Amino acid sequence: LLTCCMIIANQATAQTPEKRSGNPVFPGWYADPEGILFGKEYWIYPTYSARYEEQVFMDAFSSKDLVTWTKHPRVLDTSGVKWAKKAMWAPSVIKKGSKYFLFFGANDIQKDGGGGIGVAVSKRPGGPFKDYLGKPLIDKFHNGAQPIDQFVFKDQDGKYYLIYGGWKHCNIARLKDDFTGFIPFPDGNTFKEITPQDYVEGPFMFVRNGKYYFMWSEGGWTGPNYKVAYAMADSPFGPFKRIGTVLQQDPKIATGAGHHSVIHVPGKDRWYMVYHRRPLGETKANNRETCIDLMEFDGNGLILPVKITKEGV
Ligand code: FUB
Repeated sequence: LLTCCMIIANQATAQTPEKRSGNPVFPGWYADPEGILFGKEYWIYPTYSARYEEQVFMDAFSSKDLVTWTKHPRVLDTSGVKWAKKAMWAPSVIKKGSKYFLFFGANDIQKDGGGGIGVAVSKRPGGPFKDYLGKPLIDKFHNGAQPIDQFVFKDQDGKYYLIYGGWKHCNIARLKDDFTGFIPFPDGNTFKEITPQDYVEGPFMFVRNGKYYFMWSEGGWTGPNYKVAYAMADSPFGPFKRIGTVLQQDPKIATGAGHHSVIHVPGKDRWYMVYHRRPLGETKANNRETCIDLMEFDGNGLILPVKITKEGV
């Protein structure tokens, strides 16, 4: 009887999601949120969603319980990055050794030039982050990929990759151990294109049960039909065949749901999608807010459609 009760209790624990703050997770216009756990603390690094000229800093948010979030203002600021003037986008942060590295896009090189993807470093997850290289890590298009929407991925063998790209192309490149540049692949190329069907931007990758899940955003980010789709493969290089949509607008709740990340709660098969969306009735492109909802899998490891909620429970 005791064993039976313990099994039921364990199942209940596995199935009951953590309490959360409700959506949006914190006030203000924040897009492209990257959620990550550092120790026992949840962190979200979003784009400050304003006009390009006003996107001269990045705030971060931390929480010990997914319920109460603390704002860390201006963890990165153009004043500390001499080549970055505006349009600071889509932070991706990773801890390596005792330091935190924040990869970011700046300047929208399509329009302004002189920008691309940069790296900043700090001793703390809440910054301040300072420019690491004194210049962009990637400053031009490769394989048609605009150097934005970077995601830094640590593979199971300890290698680090940068997966990035806007303008409907996505590249993967192996980072040097000190993040000062890239190590070319055995075929001599540095940037390997892994673009799946319908890819637009916002790549993200994670591993579950040995399978590589590659996810991205589709549609135009300014409109209501922005969404997230995914593919699965046995390696970070694919091939990635589009499986289906996992996140999209719910006309009763919000529109333009996309540019996401995924948080895995350690020790459990619990996964959360962290994403941005636009409140109902809101049409201004930059009026995007950060939300979290549960992401679940079926018995074959396929991702079930995420139900977007107001309550976040
Ligand atoms: O927030 C700026 C841009 O909008 C991002 O880089 C894109 O992914 C889109 O969300």
